[in-house]
Amino acid sequence: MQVTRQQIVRELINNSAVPQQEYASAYAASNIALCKYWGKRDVELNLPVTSSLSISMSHLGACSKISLCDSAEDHIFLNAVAMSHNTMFYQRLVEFLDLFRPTQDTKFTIDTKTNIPVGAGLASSVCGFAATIKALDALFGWDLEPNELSILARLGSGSACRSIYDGFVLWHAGSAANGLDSFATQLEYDWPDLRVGILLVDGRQKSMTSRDAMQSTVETCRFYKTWPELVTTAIEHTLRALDHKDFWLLGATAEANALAMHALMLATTPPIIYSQAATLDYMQQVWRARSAGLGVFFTQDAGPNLKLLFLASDEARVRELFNEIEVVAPFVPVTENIVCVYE
Ligand code: 2P0
Repeated sequence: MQVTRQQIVRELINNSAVPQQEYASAYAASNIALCKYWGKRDVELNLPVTSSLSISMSHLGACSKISLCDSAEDHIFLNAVAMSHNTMFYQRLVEFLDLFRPTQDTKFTIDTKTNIPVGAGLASSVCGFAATIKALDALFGWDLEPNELSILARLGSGSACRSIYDGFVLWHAGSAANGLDSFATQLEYDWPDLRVGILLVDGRQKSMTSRDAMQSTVETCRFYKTWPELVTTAIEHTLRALDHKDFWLLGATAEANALAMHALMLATTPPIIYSQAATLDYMQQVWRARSAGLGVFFTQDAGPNLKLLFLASDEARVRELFNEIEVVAPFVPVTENIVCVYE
């Protein structure tokens, strides 16, 4: 029988009806998968077919400040703008909050701030769910373990479970029907010289959500059965690359994994193509630069934008080739997180 999200929440939380403080806030970084999550074995619980491996984006993320409100409905703000009820952001967050209300009449005010460039293909909702579950944990004093927070964030959005941690993160697929063994953990590697560059092709909202695209791939792509083995091998290679600080293995594995995911989408009925002409131009530019000896690779998610992987020593050359790139140093500590400043 299908396990529901509400059952999982009851399993993990003895829901205290009394907030321990007037409000709580928490930050979560966005994340980019080097080995992708593409396909669910359980749609209700966002349980993946395979494990996936990501890197968190340090200072690019979301902060969520949460309090109870004496109102008939939730009040949700994104960067100080009240979200209208018909936005997907509002609806998905309210649906998520429904799982955690001590009583049905309990309503929340959530003030989410994000510094993620709009439409950069770094879904702010993903780190929004991770920040919100951390803030709820603080508000109600649940004192949950990180793996429990990861499970609960997953109920909002699959890849949100990886945004509970910094650095390299592995989301273990798990096999239990209730998903209590499907959570992310932080990997004990750091790589201070690693850089991720965001290359914006098109910031407009995509026509098909990754949720729908993923489901359509699982249901209609005749090559989908090859995916689990592909990702398993990609994760093994990435872990080896991390062990040996082998940047070329890391980059080549990530790029091939992203291209394989898009190849599956191409073979879906009807076909799904997120790339635009400029995406392909950028890919060719990356390949030309690499043939000329530059260590630069790309990965691509469910959108036309690319994320480049390179090392700090090549940053100047990468910036020369891609003027408009936004560079993130995932392991350089952030001294002041301006996202979390509330008046
Ligand atoms: C990933 N993506 O691993 C993959 C690669 C996009 C491409 O996880 O339906 O928003 O909420 O579980 O997490 C985006 O999908 O999907 C995603 P749901 P989610 O980052």
